Amino acid sequence: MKKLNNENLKLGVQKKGRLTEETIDFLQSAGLEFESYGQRLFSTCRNFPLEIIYVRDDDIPDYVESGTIDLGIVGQNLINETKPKVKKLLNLRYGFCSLCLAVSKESTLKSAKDLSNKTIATSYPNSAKYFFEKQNLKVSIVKINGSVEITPILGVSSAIIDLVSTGSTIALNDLRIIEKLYDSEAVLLANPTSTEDAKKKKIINKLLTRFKGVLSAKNYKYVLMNAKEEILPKIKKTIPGLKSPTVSPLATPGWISIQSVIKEDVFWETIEKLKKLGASGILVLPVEKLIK
Ligand code: PRT
Ligand code: ZN
Repeated sequence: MKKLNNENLKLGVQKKGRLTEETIDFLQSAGLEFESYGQRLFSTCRNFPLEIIYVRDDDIPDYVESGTIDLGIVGQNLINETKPKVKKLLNLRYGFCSLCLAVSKESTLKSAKDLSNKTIATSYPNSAKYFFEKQNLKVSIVKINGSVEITPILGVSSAIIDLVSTGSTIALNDLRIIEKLYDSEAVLLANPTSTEDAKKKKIINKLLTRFKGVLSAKNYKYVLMNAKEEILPKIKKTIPGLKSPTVSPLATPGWISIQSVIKEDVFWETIEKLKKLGASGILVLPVEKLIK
């Protein structure tokens, strides 16, 4: 049997579930090379001193806290719920969902306040308890491990608290969201002792540089365009790029080609402004990695 290399850093990821595919994609886009198929328990990276360990997501915070593994990737919701003694290093911008309070569609209940002395079913009892306590509301919380959405129909609960991403489960079960407890996404966790250890710290920082490179790239688009030289000052003002754009002359006299990056959140408005200024042949490309 293949053995773990204990000299390497250990990263725990979900073995089989909603976060698995995107986590593997994320690690691979950070340039980590490893085999991820099949029923393997762990993978050794070929080009980085890292072992990837596949486990149930619920076990990851405990393993990271105890130092069994150095790093882990889980949903922020698990951290909010179990409050392990771990260090959060990074939000990973996938696995988005929200923990929501929902009631049946026909119900007259409108907000958390209407739930006084009622029963709430959830797989997140601590998050639920904290939410109601903060508002001085007395409710009865029942912990359910799966299919929480069925409990109002069964008459077990007046409301549920569950994770929602697309909202289709809520709609399918004739439920209606009345409040949001918090938003969640996948996060990178570390054992606090591992981040203090000189040797491990160095590798963790290398990994962080790679991860941040992938994350920043997601926020930018690379653009190439042609324009008359005289409008260059206006274009420079319009593109809030990283630094000044790269400019090269075109064969047609008085015309130039401009290359730059544009932030995703202002992408469309910037493109529209550029078109108005007279830029043409605008070519947009994804950025694979961006190291600042
Ligand atoms: O077997 P293991 O214990 O590892 O997995 P699991 O079954 O406990 O977890 P899994 O795979 O369901 O979820 C892993 C993580 O994905 C969660 O901890 C969240 O951080 C994240 N995530 C993102 C979600 C959702 N979106 C989500 N929609 N986790 C669960 N759901 C469920 C939700 O509970 C509800 O049943 O999906 C349903 C609602 O989805 P929509 O799209 O219909 O709204
Ligand atoms: Zn789980």
